[in-house]
Amino acid sequence: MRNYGSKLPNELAGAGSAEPEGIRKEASLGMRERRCELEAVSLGETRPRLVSINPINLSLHHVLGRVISMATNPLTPTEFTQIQTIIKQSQTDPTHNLTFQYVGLDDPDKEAVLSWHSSNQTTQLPPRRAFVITRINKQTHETIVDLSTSSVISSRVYTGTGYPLFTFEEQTAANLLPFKYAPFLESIRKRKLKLEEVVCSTYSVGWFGEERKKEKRELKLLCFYLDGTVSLYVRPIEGITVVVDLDEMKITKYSDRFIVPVPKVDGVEYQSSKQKPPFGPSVHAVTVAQPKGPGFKIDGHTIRWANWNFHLGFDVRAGPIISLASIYDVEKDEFRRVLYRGYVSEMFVPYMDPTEEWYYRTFFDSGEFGFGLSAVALEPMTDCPANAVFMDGYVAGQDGKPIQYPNLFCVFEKYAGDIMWRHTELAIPGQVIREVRPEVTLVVRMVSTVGNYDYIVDWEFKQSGSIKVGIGLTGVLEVKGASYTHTDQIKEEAYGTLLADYTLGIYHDHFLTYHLDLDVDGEQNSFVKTKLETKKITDHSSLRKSYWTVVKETAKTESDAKIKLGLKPAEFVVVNPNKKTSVGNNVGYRLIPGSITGPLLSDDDYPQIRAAFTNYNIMVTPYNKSEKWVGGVYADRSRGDDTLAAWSARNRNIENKDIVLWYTMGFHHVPCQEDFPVMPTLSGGFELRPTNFFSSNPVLKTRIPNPVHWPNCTST
Ligand SMILES: [Cu+2]
Repeated sequence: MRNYGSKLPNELAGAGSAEPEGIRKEASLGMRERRCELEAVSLGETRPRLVSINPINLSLHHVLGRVISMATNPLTPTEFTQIQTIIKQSQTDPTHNLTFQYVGLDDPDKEAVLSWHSSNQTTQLPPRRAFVITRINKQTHETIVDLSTSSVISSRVYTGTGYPLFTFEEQTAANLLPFKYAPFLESIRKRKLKLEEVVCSTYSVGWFGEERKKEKRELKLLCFYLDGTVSLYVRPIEGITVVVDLDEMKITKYSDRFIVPVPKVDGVEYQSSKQKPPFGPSVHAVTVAQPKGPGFKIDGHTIRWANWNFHLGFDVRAGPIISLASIYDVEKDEFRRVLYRGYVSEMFVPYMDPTEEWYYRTFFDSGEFGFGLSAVALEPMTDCPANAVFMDGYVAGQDGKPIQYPNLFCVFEKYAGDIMWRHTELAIPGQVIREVRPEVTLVVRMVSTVGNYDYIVDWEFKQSGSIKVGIGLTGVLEVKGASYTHTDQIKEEAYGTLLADYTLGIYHDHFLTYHLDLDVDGEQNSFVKTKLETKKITDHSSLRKSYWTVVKETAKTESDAKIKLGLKPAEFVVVNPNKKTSVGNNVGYRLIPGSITGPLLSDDDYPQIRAAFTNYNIMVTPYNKSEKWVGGVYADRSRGDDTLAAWSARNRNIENKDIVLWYTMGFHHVPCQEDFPVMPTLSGGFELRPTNFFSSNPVLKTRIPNPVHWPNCTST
């Protein structure tokens, strides 16, 4: 392969150029060249309109002409409006300002959902209710609303610790306050910055041992300097701290401690239209073509594809919620239950700079900012491939009115040239047997942009029975302005990597905790640790001195299932102890972890007390409807008293019970120069894989899809 050196050869720098000789030779090895007249579409302003297969935009509620009402469906726009009316009518003093902080489905009882589902939806639908958190007169109110009777089922003032999610509206209002605040205007003047080029952003303040009576619902603001770029997060105006009391909506504390240069504007641009040569190499246009259209069906929120059947919900806090996933077993001629519900329960992102302006940055992206609330519209052809179908979603605004999220999800069949299974048999004289099955999977995707970071959330269903859950980290780093222009100048702890002049990328973590309520062939499951242990051979019965074998251990209580990965080799299987295969193995699904990252903060550090749910990579609890958010229902300013760590301290019995698996995946992020000014996607994930669930390879009889006949193609 040609070594490109530091500069790209001209022929690689332009779109649609001929391949260099060396590349063509390699690419041509052992394959027939196919020349097609399929027109490559240039990616420009009108990109989504020019494709041969038009992206399909489907409203969540009117897909394929059918409307299926399901117990776990997210709230509809009509229901949001209904809830708004009910809550307003129930307000005792209408003069008080009322804000909707969280409006979501109040989970119907699992038993009722399952019986409704198993009766083929002929029995009565479980009651449809909403759980609503409002703020009225500086108090947090919890209300459960019944939608069928338009009534309030319960209502109470929450007096515990912590506060609900921030709304977009209150964050926007807070961001505007500094522009009318004289000390801030003076700080900007002192720095010789143009006020019209300053923008501010909101940051949760965490909890650092403050007394309850002194605590307020607050946000901190950080401001940035555009002045010639849209890449604001890499141009912080350091030294200033602004504290906003959200109930009063005013600045209550302000400090301006020092001045360092705003990181330079050169090299921070990421918009394609603003880039100047030299450009990177271009690749030939590529797409996925499905001449017969998507091979899946969406009925309401139920998605059916290949051997899978599942429900796709949406919550303002969690984002996508996969529920009632079952897989068709060809041998048994039935759908078998796998996953009752799966979603991101919390994302914890602590930064490692303990100085005055940075120490508090220990974010709970789901519980404070809303992973679903922060979802952004997916762009056809770039966020999702040509064959993707798009779905909209809805959230309640601060006033309770529904807000549409267009292109919230995309669903598509993914063919990335991978192999599902294969074998070439060369051992039979005179014969070559080759069997290959290409891997086609189904992906559900959402992107959440929480301030500077973009998280790509994928749920991928494989015909082999696996559910692969992916997370991609991209977007803009949260950087700190500093006086350094070279690492040689850094003589003290800088808490990060120098990425460019005056620009430090601060060390931090991303921890995601997934709620995985596996119901493997039913609710009654157990968690089995299949430990791999070395055995010594000392009796000279073999020329070998050792081997490894498996020792299975069923977790009886929650403490038996608290696992820090990476210490000992093991497999982690959720089995149904009441169901065996014909050869006697318990049917199961195992977790194949993708990350063995654990927290590095000390246990007594306040952020870690709040995020003690990250202390173990795996935990198992008995199903409990109220145990939904691992960081607590009220994550903002939480104190760790309502976390997974606290719930599991009860050490409940988990053997042969309806259990929930919690998996915490993490990334320690030491920023590097390649992450600047926008970060190439860093991917992680895990897999839930059938383990003695099927009697044999479930995709043995899967047929190869018919070849796609490309128009005007010739083979040579
Ligand atoms: Cu990061």
